[in-house]
Amino acid sequence: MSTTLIRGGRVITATDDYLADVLLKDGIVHAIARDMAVGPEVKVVDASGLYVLPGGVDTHVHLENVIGPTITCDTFASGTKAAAFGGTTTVVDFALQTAADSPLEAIARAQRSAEPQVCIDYSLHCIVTRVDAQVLADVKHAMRHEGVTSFKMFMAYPGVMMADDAAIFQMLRQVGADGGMVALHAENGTVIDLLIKEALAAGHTAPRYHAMTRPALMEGEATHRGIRLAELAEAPIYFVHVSSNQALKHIVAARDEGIPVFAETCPHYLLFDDSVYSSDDFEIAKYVMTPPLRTTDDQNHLWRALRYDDLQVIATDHCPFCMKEGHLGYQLQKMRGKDDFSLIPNGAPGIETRLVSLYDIGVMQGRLSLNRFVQLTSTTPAKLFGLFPKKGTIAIGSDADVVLFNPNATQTIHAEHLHSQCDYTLLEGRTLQGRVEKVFLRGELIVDGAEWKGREGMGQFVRRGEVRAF
Ligand code: DUC
Ligand code: ZN
Ligand code: ZN
Ligand code: ZN
Repeated sequence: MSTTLIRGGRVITATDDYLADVLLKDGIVHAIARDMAVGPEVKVVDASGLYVLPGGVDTHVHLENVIGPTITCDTFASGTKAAAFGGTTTVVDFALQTAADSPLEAIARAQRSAEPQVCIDYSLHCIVTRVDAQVLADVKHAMRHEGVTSFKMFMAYPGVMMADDAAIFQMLRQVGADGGMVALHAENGTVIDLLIKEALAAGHTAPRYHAMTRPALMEGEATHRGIRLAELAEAPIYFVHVSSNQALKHIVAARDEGIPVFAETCPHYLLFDDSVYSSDDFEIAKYVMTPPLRTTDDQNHLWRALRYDDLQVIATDHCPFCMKEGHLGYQLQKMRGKDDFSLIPNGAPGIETRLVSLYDIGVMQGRLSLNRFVQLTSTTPAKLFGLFPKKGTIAIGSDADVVLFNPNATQTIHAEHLHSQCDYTLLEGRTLQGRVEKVFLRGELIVDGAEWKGREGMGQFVRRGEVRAF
């Protein structure tokens, strides 16, 4: 295993900011010091003028996820490679419990697909769609013996993924007592389904009706309900993809009451707003994600919550589906909903652009400090999902997952230059400040400018511990 000295960079963690040399040896951060002397066997990388960041931790991605009749268009290989180019060295994907199998089977199945393909380290949240005694036993086993300590449940998509309140409560109670985390997709699924049926009956079939039928008020309602279930269960809870102030206000109130509520938002809610839903054009299917984009007022509330720790994580919810029919052999993805918005698979790409887009609109525009940027994109997701201190920081003994980030370079984003298999990016043509120059995974250089140095299968499954919610 090679030994590398990163010389003279500015080390930024969630709490620190200093100039130092960082020695990567045996896969971990071995030493941090000023003007370190090393022998000729050590490869020295000049990082002067660059930020030395802990590798990004993206705890919400969908790679090769079967969603209804289709599958997200990034494989574990293409998605993790794209993540690496964007400065992310650990992802947490999903293992979906289907009607036919159990959580343990779902986890084993996802691992079998991922293992030969992953280019960075990874873990899995298990999506639990149905709860009975056997499922609860499996969940206990997954936590104790498989290193899977978080479980996602849906309050939306009745008949497909939705779990009822009692099932969510049972999971919260058990998982919370065992030191894990339940992550919730909070939307009132049955009301939204009614609104969708009514819209279609009125002939409203264009993609923008996706947004009209998923009101922020129903995100808020479900968020409030989820909080009360967690309070009764005396368990921590995590809300994925918070998009609106309707949801945030319940989160803020609960945190003020001392209830252990945690939440993420996603770059797209900060970068774009609901003004995109202004025509009946099918191109708008690109912005069909759930929850949909909200108002600029919601954005302002999200930024404030990010600053004051009412939101703790920015994850991508990278859930890519191609726009073009037949792209890469993916027959009919977004196009499934050409004549019926409710058939458009929900999701958008973003795995490669998370750090740079947030650096540009967050740090450069004075909304986030550098330390907070690292905390939101690496340290806190690692802590909340049992990956810290192996992941999420630069400290002696932590994995040598390191990003050299150039704060002064700019880049213009084009889908064809990204590494996702998705045929579009929401950031097409946008020029952003900041660029990932080099990425190390456990001490190995995997990204060197535009060059790929990593290998499929080199990523490792990370067995996660208890959440550190407090
Ligand atoms: N929720 C997600 O987290 N991702 C994709 C679609 C959805 O509803
Ligand atoms: Zn969701
Ligand atoms: Zn407001
Ligand atoms: Zn998602």
